[in-house]
Order: sequence, then structure tokens, then C-alpha cells
Amino acid sequence: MRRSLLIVGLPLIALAFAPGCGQDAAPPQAPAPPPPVATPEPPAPPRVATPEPPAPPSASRVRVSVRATGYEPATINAAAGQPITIVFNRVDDGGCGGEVVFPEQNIRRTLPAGQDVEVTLTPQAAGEIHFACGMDMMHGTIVASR
Ligand SMILES: [Cu+2]
Repeated sequence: MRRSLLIVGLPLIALAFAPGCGQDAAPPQAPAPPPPVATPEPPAPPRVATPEPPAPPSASRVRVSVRATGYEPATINAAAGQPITIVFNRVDDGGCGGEVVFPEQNIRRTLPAGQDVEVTLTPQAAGEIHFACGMDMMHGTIVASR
């Protein structure tokens, strides 16, 4: 019995005192913070002119295998306005892939077997650029998009 009274009584006492405490206590006069001292900004480290990192080669460089059966891949995606390099490698000595022609670009290259031959061009607009073997039998397409 006494215990329960105590338990009930203590919070009541605390409640009775709580408002009084707040009123009695004068609002603490917070001392004004000292005016911030203007510290000079540390001089920025000299910016070393770093050259732009080169674009990842995979983005603008595509390998194309030239087989007797055709170009692999035969369709290449490119970004209009960005140069793209196609690295032709004629895998099969046979077949008719000994020459590659970009008729719209006025490009014609001989493809010796087993050698990388690079053709770099920049699609000027979104659309297709075609290439073919010298006899216009095997075909490939660059699809340029914005
Ligand atoms: Cu051909």
C-alpha cells in the first residue's frame, strides 16, 4: 500500500515543481557570441592544367571482322557528330572481302588478310552510312543517332 502511494506521489511532486522552476529562473542572458573574426580564406592550391582524359576507346572504336560470309558485326551504332573508328580485320583469306568501300564517304580501302585497317569517319547527322565489299556483295551499316 505504501509503495503504491510513493510511486503515485513522486511524479505528482515533480509536476508541481516543474512550472515553478521555469518561472523562477531568469532567462539566461546568453552572452553575445563574439563577432566572427574574418579569417582570410586559405589560398586555393594552384590549379594544374590537366589535359582532358581521352574518351574511352570502346565508345568510338569498333572492330569488325571481315569473313567470307560477311561483316561481323554488320551493324555499328555511332553518335552523330562524333568520330568513329572502325578497325577492319579480314579474317578469311578467301571470299571477296579484300576491299571495303564507303560509297557515301568516298572511302575505299584494301584489306590484307590478318591486318587491322582503320577507317575513321564522323557521321554528320543521324542516319545510316553504308559500307560494302569492293563488289558490293557484303554489306554493313553504321547507324548514327543523336
Ligand atoms: Cu564482294
